Amino acid sequence: MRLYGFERPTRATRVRWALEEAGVAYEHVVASPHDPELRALNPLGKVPCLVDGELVLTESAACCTWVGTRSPDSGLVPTDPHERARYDMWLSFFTTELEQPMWLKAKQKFAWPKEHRCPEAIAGAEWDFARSAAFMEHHLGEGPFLVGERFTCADLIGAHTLSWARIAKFEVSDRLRAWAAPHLARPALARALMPGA
Ligand SMILES: N[C@@H](CCC(=O)N[C@@H](CS)C(=O)NCC(=O)O)C(=O)O
Repeated sequence: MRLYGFERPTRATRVRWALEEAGVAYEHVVASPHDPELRALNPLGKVPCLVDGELVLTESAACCTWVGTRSPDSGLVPTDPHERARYDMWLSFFTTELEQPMWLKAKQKFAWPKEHRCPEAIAGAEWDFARSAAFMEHHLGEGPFLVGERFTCADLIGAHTLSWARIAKFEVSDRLRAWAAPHLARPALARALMPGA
């Protein structure tokens, strides 16, 4: 497989982490948003972009799920239908609820061209993040895993999102930090953060 990412950590880190967890061989291509090779695959110039033979995937949650589906022994994607439903719920929650206020703040601070920014939106984003974080905290169980009895891409994306939240200076409760800490200490993430391919 071939994974396009940027030099800096991005949502492509999620996919690289999943590839490392699954023990799949991959090539890591360091691109930039205007890279013609990346744009030919994803005209938005965004990462991650994952190529597996004829299959070209964008969207970090879909890419992680593909990696786990292709390596069923990894356990990264549950096969039990009830567990799979809860896994899908968490992935949608992380990408459409928890992460969006963070992304909104980033767009208002630096990601969007100045003429499209509306800095007043940042206070609303912080309020919205707090609501979603409270939802997550409410639904945490006793154990370390969101779904079933083993580490899945739901834990991976949840922990990655919370570490991004701390970097973006959102308020993350002690309970959520304690939940994320063992996942963020996994050796596969350390390997995924190493520079180069
Ligand atoms: N929903 C997408 C978001 C992808 C995305 O926005 N990636 C950022 C990096 S984290 C990017 O490529 N930004 C470059 C740009 O917007 O030009 C996903 O989860 O993969």
